[in-house]
Amino acid sequence: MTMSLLIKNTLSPRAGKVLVGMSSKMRRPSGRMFSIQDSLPRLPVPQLDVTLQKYLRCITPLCTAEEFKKTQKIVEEFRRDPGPKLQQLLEQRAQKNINWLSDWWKNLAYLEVRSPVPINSNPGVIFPRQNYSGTDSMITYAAKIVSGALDYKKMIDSGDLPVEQLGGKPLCMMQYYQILNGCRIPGEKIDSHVCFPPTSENPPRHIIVIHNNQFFSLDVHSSDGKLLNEDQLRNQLKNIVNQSQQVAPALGILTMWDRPSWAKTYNKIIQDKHNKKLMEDIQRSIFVLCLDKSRPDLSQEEARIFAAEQMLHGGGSQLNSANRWFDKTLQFMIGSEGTSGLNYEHTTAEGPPIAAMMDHILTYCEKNTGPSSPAGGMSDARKLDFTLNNDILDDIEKAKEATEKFIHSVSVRVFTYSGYGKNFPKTQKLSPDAYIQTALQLAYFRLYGKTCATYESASLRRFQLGRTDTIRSCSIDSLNFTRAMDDSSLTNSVKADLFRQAVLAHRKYTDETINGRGIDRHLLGLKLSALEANLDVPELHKDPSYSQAFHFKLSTSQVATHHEGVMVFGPVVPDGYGLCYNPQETKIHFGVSTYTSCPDTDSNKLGVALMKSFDDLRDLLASTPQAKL
Ligand code: COA
Ligand code: HC5
Repeated sequence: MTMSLLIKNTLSPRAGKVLVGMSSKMRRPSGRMFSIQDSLPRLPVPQLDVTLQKYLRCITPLCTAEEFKKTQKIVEEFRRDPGPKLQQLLEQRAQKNINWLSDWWKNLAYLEVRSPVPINSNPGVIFPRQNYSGTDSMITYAAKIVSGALDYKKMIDSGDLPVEQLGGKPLCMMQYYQILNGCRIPGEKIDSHVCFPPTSENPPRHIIVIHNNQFFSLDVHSSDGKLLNEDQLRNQLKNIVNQSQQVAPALGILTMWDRPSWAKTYNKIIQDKHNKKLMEDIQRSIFVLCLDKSRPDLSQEEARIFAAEQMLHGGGSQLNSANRWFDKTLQFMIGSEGTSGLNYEHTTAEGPPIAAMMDHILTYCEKNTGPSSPAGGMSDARKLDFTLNNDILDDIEKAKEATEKFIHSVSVRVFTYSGYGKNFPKTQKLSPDAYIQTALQLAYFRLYGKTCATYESASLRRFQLGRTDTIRSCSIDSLNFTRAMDDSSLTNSVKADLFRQAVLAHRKYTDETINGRGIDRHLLGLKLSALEANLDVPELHKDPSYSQAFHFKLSTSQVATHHEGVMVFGPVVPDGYGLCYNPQETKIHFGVSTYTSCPDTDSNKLGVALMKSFDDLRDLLASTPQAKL
């Protein structure tokens, strides 16, 4: 296949810039990874009537009868005007662009958002705990992880990754191409993102290593162009650790700050030409490796929470929050007490490509027993000696203060349910994902006596440049079931039937969504079409039912891995939960987060309630083997 243009989709006037190296063109390698890319379908615009009808169904369990009546009227009005006009504008956009949604989404969901990126946007992934302790072992394991990541990079660079599939259909592989060599850059109004792909002129050859808040640039290639082997990497990392025994000013904490504040300080930093070059070193690097402080004195349970915090936000400026560059698309963290994991900046990719990379790295670490043949001469790591004047140091202190508050506002818990995994729902001929989501609805209902708008990420990667849409897990069917489950006047057989019905409804909604017939992005597209045409925001989008429907107290996502990874991300509303789950064949791992400022949420309680739901559902289904619909 010849090299062809990539990324180019549309240039919306409001778009935050996605800069690609020094040129506006990005090429992709030949190889099987992109073999079907151009034949993938384009994201369709759903039919207006269908979306509006579905919208009314979705808000039914969320609003009162009176609110529903009002909304029904607003929807009818919208169906006549301005709905059709906006639909037409959206269809025109879809004609002109490979993907009508992806640029809008990149800006709206990421680059325009002004709150700090960690917790709010960047997810953390906790790798399985290793049985080692001490700095030397940390360095040895870090060298393995780096080596595994570079091994994966080879496949990305050559375009040799197999095309990922979902439900037997091929997926767009563009995201894989943007998880390395990339970085977000703060802007006062809107951020930008840079990516230096392997096909660009002079592609990146180095990683950034951070230890004790000090930054080093490490070329991971030898003079003959080969990748450094594990021994060489270990020696280099050892040298870096030896050179950075003192804790440096907390420069990295700035990437935890709100974006406008960080952007102001960033502009001050890069006024110095040398600093600007160093910033570019970070932005251009393949990825960041953080060699972290650890706490050896923790119980097993405390260590799990520590690890979750380490990956999500670094645990505060005294621990590892300044030993980070949260703008970097990918950073690995390794601690001295067996903890490791990663954090990634979300602008260019969803969880599955990151999860696939994690699996590759961990398999590599397990299999790889010794170093490959030594590469040629290598250059020593270079310390990035930023010049930080008093003004910048003051900003760092302010960012520290804000960060401490921010970090303490979040509670995160990690769970592993060992009763069963995907295997049990499968024996019941039920979709495991839909089963888990319905169990979560039950857990929430049991805690609150009501339901809430629930978001589950659905992949749109069946389409070119596809990102996500929403599976609305709270449905009329899920509420029918959750209300019935603890009703002692109903038989188990009735409850099991209602459960199955809810699971089927969820799976049907999933199928519609991943095939481009979701309602959330469509409704968003209609609103943005109005704004771009200088029309008023439609009444439909100003209606309290709409706000209610988009106030996702449960923000959830499934990211599956073969290895025992647990993922965590923050809630999207102050009174909500973030919940990421990893269903394996015989276990379900999940991470839950809440804001401590909200007296009504409790990450531990929700986790425990979810595990009880899993137990109770198994018992329910086991007691009603004849259950039929
Ligand atoms: N009976 C028996 N088995 C069934 C079944 C049934 N009724 N329904 C599904 N299964 C099987 C599937 O064949 C599949 O088998 P596998 O384990 O061999 O692959 C397995 O159960 C899982 O299917 P299911 O649980 O239905 O979910 P899914 O894998 O189709 O995933 C989503 C559902 C929503 C998670 C997926 O469509 C998606 O969008 N994933 C991406 C989400 C994402 O991007 N998250 C990160 C955002 S940053
Ligand atoms: C490694 C786990 C990453 C999961 C991240 C994720 O699910 O992000 C969602 C992206 C999207 O577009 O649905 C957003 N969410 C965290 C708010 C669910």
